[in-house]
Amino acid sequence: MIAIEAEPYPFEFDPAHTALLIIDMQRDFLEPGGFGAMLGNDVSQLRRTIEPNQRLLAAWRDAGLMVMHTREGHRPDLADLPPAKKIRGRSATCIGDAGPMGRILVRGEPGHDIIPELYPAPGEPVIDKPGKGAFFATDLHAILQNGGITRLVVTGVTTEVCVNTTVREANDRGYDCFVPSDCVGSYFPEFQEMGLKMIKAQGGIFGWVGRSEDVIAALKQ
Ligand code: TIU
Repeated sequence: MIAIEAEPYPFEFDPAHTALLIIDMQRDFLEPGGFGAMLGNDVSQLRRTIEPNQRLLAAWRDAGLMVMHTREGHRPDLADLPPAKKIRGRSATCIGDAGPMGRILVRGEPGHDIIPELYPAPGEPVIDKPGKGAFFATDLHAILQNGGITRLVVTGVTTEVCVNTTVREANDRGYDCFVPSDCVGSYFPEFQEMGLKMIKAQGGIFGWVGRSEDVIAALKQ
């Protein structure tokens, strides 16, 4: 077991039973000219997470540990898109419509794919999820269980939406989750702060919050 500095208290993990789970680092959320930017969001708030994630991913791969990636999106026929999700927001452009990088949040479209800086390596499972949480309607739990994984390092975007939902789902399924604050991002600074506080409050009600450099240093020891 390795222990690293974290809030509310040190996070202990056995690397062989810990997976790095990178949430939704997709072009439509992160790239200027993507769906997120089209909605008026400040993508620089998310893009600051790219370099820390690259460093953590490299260290994780070098150590030969399990890496998984997720993408939020839907079937091209939209049969898995709940009508409520499609019309929410009353936006003129919604999921499935033509966007700046193909059909918005549709599998197989350029905007739906993961940014090149963090592209999955061959053999790293990619979980296509129709919801905000990575466990809903996916085989993530089965893959983690079959791999003997009991702890997760969860990174990606956005802190208060897909990262928080996934950490909560993981917590209810018995996983211990560590969230490196520099590797998760929100379009809204106040949600970044509160999204992390919600995880670590009340004695770590959903998990631990720390820094990626401490994980990397621990792996190199
Ligand atoms: N991945 C993820 O967080 N999906 C979102 O829709 N996030 C928003 O913050 N909207």
